[in-house]
Amino acid sequence: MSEPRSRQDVFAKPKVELHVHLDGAIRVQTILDVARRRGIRLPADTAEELRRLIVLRKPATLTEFLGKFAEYMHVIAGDRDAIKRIAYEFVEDKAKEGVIYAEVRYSPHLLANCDVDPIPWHQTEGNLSPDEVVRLVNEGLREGERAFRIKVRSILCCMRHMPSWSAEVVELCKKYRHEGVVAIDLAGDEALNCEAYPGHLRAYQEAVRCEIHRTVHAGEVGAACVVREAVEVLKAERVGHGYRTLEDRGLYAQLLAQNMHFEVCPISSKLTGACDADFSKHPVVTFRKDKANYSLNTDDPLIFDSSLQLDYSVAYEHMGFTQEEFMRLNICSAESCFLPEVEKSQLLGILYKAYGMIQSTAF
Ligand code: PRH
Ligand code: ZN
Repeated sequence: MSEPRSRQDVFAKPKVELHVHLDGAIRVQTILDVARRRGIRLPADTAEELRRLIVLRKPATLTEFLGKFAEYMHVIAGDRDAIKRIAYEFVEDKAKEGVIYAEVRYSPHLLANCDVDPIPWHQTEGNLSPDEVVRLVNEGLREGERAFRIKVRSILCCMRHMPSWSAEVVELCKKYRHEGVVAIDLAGDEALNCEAYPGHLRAYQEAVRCEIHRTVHAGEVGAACVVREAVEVLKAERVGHGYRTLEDRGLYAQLLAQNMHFEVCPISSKLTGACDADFSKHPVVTFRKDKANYSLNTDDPLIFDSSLQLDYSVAYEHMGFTQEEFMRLNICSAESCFLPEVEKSQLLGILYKAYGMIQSTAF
């Protein structure tokens, strides 16, 4: 986006963010610092130059957008300090945006350099496994939580094009469920296939069996059938994006009746070409009219040069969102988060208080 990150906050109250990728939320300066320390040459020397390479400024395609990760992931992946640092800095950045609870997602395999096949980003083999990546992220998040006094949990991503990784993803969710990992996700290029590979299905079945929470990127650029599959076959409890659900009126009615949560990412959906560049035509306008259960999220603020405030300001300026709707959607987000019930109630209590609502009469 062309507007500066520092723009005024149109909803200066505590917020909940449920859909943001750790590897899409790294500071440009951190990439430069780590590259320098590791002696990795980048085709950019300054933050401005690097931003020019990484940031998507005009609407593109999901595939082009996903290609942006290759500009910098080789710098961070395989480096213990870098991985812990991006997790810690993520918490600081979210606290500054007024987020009091975030669920941050990433693929442990995409940050590893051993016990992963193929080794991503053309790295040479090292000794950092997906398992250790999760421990490092957990540590960075925990230290960030203590320093910035907000709550952050994580979601581990399966990748659409790598079904062979999914069994390990669900095992990592199980292993670290008491250390901050709250759910499994399926991310990546939905355009690849309409039906999820058996590897993903088996992982989601195991997640159901072990009561690991589930979300799935679906209906972002993929058709409504991908959303149906996410909900009916993979048993997703939330849908990442879900815009194209609207193309199947029956499915949409069913999901509304089920109170399904849609993780909406306005700026992301414009720049990945998932939605019309005219924000006033965005599916979230319909979600709002229908009092659907949805959240507003950044998705990948590094690549969109955005912030949560910017997503809120888009909703405010181009879609006529009101303070009441911002409050309602944050309550919906808290209700749909993957915290255990006691912690969820505490989170809701904080929001009700901050919004001046009386708990028993709210929604
Ligand atoms: N849609 C699909 N996949 C996405 C999105 C978008 O919402 N944003 C990030 N990702 C993928 C990237 O490949 C990233 O490396 C991975 O999810 C794990 O965070
Ligand atoms: Zn996403």
